[in-house]
Amino acid sequence: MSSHWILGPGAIGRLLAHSLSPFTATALIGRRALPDQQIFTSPEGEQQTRLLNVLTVDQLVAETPEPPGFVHITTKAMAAEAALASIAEVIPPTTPLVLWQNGFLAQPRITQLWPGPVLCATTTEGAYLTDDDGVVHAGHGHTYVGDLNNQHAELAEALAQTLSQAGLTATAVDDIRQRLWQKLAVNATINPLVALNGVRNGELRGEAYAGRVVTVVKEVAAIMRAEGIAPPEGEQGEKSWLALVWKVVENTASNKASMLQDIEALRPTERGAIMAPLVESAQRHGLTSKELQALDAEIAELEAAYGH
Ligand code: KPL
Repeated sequence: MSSHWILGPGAIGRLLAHSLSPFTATALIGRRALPDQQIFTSPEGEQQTRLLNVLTVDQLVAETPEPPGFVHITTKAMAAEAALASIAEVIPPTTPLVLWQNGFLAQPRITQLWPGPVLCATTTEGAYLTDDDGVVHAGHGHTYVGDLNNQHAELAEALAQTLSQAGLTATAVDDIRQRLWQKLAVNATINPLVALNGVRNGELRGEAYAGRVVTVVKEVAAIMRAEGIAPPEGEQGEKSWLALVWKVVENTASNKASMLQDIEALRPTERGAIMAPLVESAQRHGLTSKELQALDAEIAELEAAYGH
């Protein structure tokens, strides 16, 4: 089986490393050193300590390793291109990449710049880090993989099979762009609102926020229509998008959304990958994105106040 490099030892990166390493050669690569004894907690609460092949980028580059079968990029959206650049000199330009980012920024850019196949993955697997040496697989989900130009169906199928065998149920699809935009629609509605107000997702149902959710969904629904993206269930249109957003709010009511976690940890958010593609699309299609732009500007202001 081909080897897998995982670039970005965040929650999804470490979940992948733990899941794939019993089946295939795996390297977990980050900018800073992490313990190679890593603790994995399963959704059922079982803990296992595994010895993972954990490397820094500098170690990897110095080692002139065998070319990998796949390189998974599991960094935040804004860091994906730099992460790829950091290892590009030690992998053949034909190496298949798998992009796991939120939003729609890294995917089109890297698809355009990388000569080899570029698969995109979108997942509902739930995972979070406990420390430098631990990841909790909080809940089983589903992963969809495909490429933006539908040129690598066989590769996507092979990857989906490997992931499924490793316990991360996956399906190869020919509509990954649709799926990434559907997720973008939900993320752009929930993430900035909870991040700005410091609330868990479920609180958006309250009177204080529900009106603003509806206003954002109006803009998002018009953009989705212009982009030719239908919601996963139901018809094109505001009602279906709103129903989808409320369903995700319900299912993730106790979640602290990723953008809120970033704001609390004084990290850069993924607003550039989540809000910017929508605002840019609205401009291209002559649609309003007043509310989206206002939310984006408010998040930008919070980030600017970090003081670093
Ligand atoms: O994907 C999410 C995130 O936190 O980024 C949502 C859907 C908002 C759930 O928390």
